Amino acid sequence: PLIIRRSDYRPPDWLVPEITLDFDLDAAATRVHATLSVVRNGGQDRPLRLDGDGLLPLEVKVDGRALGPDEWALDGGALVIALPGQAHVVETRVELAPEGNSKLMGLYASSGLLCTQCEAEGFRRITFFPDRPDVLSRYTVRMEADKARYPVLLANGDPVGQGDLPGGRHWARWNDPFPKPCYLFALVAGDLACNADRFVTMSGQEVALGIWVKKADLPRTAHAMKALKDSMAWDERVYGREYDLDVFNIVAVADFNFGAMENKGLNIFNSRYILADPETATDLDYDGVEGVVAHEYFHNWSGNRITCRDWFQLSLKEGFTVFRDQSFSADMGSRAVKRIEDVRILRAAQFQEDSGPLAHPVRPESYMEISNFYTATIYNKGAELIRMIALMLGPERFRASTDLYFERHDGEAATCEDFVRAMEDGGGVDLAQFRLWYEQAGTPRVRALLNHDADAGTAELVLEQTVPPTPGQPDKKPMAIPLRVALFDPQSGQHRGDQLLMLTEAKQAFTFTGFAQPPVLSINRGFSAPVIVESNRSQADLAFLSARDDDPFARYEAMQQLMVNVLVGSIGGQPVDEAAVVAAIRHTATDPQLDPAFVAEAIRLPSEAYLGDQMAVVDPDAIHAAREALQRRIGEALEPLWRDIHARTKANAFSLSPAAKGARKLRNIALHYLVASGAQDGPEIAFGQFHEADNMTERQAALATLANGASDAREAALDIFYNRYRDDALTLDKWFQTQAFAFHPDTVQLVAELREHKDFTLTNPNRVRSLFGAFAGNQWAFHDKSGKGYRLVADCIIALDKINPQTAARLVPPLGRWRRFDEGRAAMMRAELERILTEPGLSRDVTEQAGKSLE
Ligand code: BAL
Ligand code: ZN
Repeated sequence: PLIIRRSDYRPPDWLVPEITLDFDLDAAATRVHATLSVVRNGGQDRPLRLDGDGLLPLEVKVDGRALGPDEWALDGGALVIALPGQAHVVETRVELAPEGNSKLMGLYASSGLLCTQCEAEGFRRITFFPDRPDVLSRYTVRMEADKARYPVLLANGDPVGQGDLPGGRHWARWNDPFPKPCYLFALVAGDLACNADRFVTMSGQEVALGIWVKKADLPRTAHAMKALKDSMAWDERVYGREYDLDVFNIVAVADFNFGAMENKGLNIFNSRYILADPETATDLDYDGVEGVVAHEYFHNWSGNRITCRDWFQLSLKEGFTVFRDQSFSADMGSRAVKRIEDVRILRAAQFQEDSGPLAHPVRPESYMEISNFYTATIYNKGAELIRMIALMLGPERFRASTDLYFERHDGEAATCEDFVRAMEDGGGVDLAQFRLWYEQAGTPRVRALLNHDADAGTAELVLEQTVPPTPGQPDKKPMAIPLRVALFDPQSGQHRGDQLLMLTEAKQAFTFTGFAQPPVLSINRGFSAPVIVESNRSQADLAFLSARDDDPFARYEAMQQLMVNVLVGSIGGQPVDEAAVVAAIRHTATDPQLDPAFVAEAIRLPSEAYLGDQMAVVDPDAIHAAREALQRRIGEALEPLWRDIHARTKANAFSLSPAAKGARKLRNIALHYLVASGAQDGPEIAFGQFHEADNMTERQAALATLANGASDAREAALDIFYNRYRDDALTLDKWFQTQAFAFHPDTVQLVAELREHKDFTLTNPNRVRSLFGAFAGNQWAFHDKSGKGYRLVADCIIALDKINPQTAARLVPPLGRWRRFDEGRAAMMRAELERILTEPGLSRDVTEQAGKSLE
């Protein structure tokens, strides 16, 4: 298969300044008439090549003249026409069958709607066009359709006309004045209701806001609308970015490959990131809605006004936009908890990716299928890069630099290099070495050794960095790593200030004076760099920091490290001091100064997957056993505390206030420890919470706690949940997910049964992710030593590949981690990857992921 390389980039041969699209919409047969004004770019004589995927031209015209069949050719799906002049008008007509489009790329049908998804290369499934992000065009779109079935017709930009037609049909025209790449094209047709609102921008422009959903879902759109208005105001205040069209529409659809899509003026969302009410959405879901609405809105500047030159630059828009949405959510809620959550996601998804066969730089060098590169590295590590730049520049210089970036590149298709240069020019810094973060894959490891010289009264911090080899990159150069550190005096519990150290060499020493006593090192405060820190801090040091560190992330991290040391030690058969963990948890959980949401994060044990990451060879059974045992010990030792917390956090009326959210979070973890203690009434209390909760956060947490066990209450709760939500797809997803994620000895068998459940379908990505995505993330169950878990996921990949290759390929990485496991498991995982690769007609998406996983 063809490998696309960054080094092969060449500017487009033809530009398309204007395009007019005429859609005659119908689920079975949609006709598309495209009129492109094309202009030769540069002094070359190459033919016009318009990408196409599965399209057959019904007609091709140039400058009004229909071409004969020998005047054009199809080459790998693309339409190739030799054109004599510098500028022409090219017309094509094609016919599509949206209802048969199960890939959910291009124009497709979803629950009676017609909608589009074009990023990255879906537009070529709609019409012939140079489908690359550096071809920017002005779009005029006319749609016509049956009015009863499709009363609402939406496209990018502003509406400029509409009317009725004979035969119960109608039409609408939309005009987008901003030139855009075709991946930002969108249309939606359907029977939709609108939550309409307005926003007045900082220069006084009124924007009509619309969130379009199925009528029954209208009451579930309030949180998304609030998030949209908050995002618009925040982007004005924090980045000086104002919205630029008269309308901003969002549509929620049930079948969607991504979380959402930032099409200009017409965002299309996976309904799970729009719909929320207390009955069906957890606090995490509410936060997800807020974060994704913000993310897509922020793309209007970081992505749409300034787009990417080519797909190797994807992190230019995604990393920056994730950083922007993370900052927004931090401002809307608890900054400390948001940082902890973001780091947890980074470690779970990106660190694993970075240490496996699919590791790639934030700016990749090559790909086979670009859909495989919408990764945690591009998104989350990309965001960490921007965060480090912001830290090094400080808030004022960072803002000056982003202003410069937006001003300098507005209307352009830019590169990561353009961004870094704007940061250098606006911030007055040299980021030459920092650029390695874009080039080198792999998570850097920093060894931090603190030595104390009592005679000299000095402390010396020796930092050593290594960047591990990754596919295609055996040797690495030292990176520029910004580390925030503080040295605590253990007597006073104080430090003398937070310092930013720049580690730029393979090994570097920093000396601090005036320490008669050995200080305690707090390092990578706020997780200032996306690295793994190994230090010579004792359990006593960690216990001290877990109680005293004034940086919330570092305090959380100390607690986690304390727990990791005990768990990894006990797995390795070493004597460990569990009492230190219990004491630290007691101290944190009873500290009245602390935010309950922070407490809930800090006292939670590290995940089984994270513990696996700390081991040379992952032993899922030993990890599970050790973690369960420690959980029980914590449950037992502090049982009265858990009962007390659980009782006093019971709420009376649902609210989304930080206090109410924090109380729910703490209540759920208290319930979890109480049940883990083995207390006889544990399942009863969990069932009580399940039954009485006035919100999904508590109901689902109680269900999850019960699902881990074998009580009668387990079956009862699962049945009640199913019967209550069987007709609500998003909530039924939780029923599948909770079971797939459960620490239950029969999870593998249960997942095999759920696959056959009448409500399971491979055609809906959310449903697939809720069963198989969750299961593949359940380390203990997925890595069941029978190998049945591997087989289940591989069977799903093979079956799904024929329907939706993009979603199928996303299930491959868990199998690709075979090198991290014992020989028996590794052989079975490899065998499944090999079996997948022998499937006839396997997609490029899965071929790339499975093939690389075996290299
Ligand atoms: N651009 C794809 C979806 C997103 O990242 O917003
Ligand atoms: Zn994005």
